[in-house]
Amino acid sequence: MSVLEQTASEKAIELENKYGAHNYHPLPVVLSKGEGVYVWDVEGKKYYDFLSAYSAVNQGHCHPVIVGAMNEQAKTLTLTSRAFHNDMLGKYEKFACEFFNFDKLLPMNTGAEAVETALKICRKWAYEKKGIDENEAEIIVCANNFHGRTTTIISFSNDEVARKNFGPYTKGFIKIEYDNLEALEAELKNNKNIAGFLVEPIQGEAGVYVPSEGYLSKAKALCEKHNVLFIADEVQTGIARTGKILAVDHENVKPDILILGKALSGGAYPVSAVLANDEIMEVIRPGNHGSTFGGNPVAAAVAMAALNVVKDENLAENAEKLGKIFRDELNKFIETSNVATLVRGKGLLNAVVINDSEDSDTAWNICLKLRDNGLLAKPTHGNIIRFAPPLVMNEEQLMDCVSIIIKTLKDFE
Ligand code: IF1
Repeated sequence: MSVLEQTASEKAIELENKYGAHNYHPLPVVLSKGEGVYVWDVEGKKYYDFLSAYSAVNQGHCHPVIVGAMNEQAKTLTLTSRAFHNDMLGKYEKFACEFFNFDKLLPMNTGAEAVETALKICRKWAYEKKGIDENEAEIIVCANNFHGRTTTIISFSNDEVARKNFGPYTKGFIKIEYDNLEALEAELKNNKNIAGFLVEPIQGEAGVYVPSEGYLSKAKALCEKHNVLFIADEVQTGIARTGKILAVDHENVKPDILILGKALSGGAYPVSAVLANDEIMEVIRPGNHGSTFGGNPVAAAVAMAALNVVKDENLAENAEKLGKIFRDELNKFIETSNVATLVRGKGLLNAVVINDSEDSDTAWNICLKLRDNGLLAKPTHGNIIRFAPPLVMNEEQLMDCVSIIIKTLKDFE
């Protein structure tokens, strides 16, 4: 097709194909504007966003309070590095520590960086506080985990596409079945070198797997009994996404180490953080860890604004309420559907399982049709479609989306 006949979307996609590494396979839609629960493509078509950039845009696209805070700080002071103090970092650290009830915060930028930071803190605590022999610490992780894309993190992934040919891999991780307390207890009982247990309160990428009621609280109790750190990766499930400020709040579990990212900034800026109490965080001394942008003034301003929006707009309560409506409506449809087999999730982190094999392209084709019908979503693995709109959605918009989803699914009956 000649350049003259190309649409703006085609031109944009061609540029990405020609000049960008092919590390993603995006849905063919080119977005150019976002506002609240809506995004627009370059041809001006409007969509409901039902992915929220993998739960980074919980507060809605371009939230004025967050963008305003970012603009104000960006005109004032963007970055000092940690070679010097600045007037925003301490304020943010205090704000966030009080918000999540921890003694200290270590600021980073991406979720993977925060996960790596938590692993380093856990290992150093194991050697200096628990007394495990140096270089012998083991951290328990769950099968089908997703914690990011660094070499260490993919070392304990079982997603071959994410790990193959990136070896040699980092040692010191033991994989157990998710939602299996016996497997966790067996490891804890038989191995004195266990330093920590890293877990997603809901496994997002695996397909929104909600563990059994009580799993998180019993796992935390087992970790306490064996002097092992319970490390909650709330990068995707945190910041009100599942109907509580944190997914662990559903079971009143206080992690030893809390990992945050994504919606900590409302999707406006890369902001992540690791929170812990003094007896753990004090193992980190000057020179042990850091990052050029970690805790920069813009990140500090954005994160405080993003967290204030969560509280001021009651986003956790809204996610709880609308999530129940979403699952009830989809369950009514599923009763008589042969294309959708089940819906699962908590708050506004949900997924629908499509009645086809994992390697079928049915879920992908459904997402293409959803796009044509004005709603953007994407399959996680194979036959599972994740549905995660911004938490600022109202009931009328949600019901409009439910009718779009059901109408689209019916086309595949
Ligand atoms: C991709 C998945 C979701 C995460 C949890 C840490 C991170 C993530 C629980 C790392 C990031 C993103 C990464 C993005 C797609 C998306 C994703 F599909 F990859 F698995 F959400 F489920 N912990 N998840 O979900 O945070 O370094 O990306 O800031 O890499 O394709 P990050």
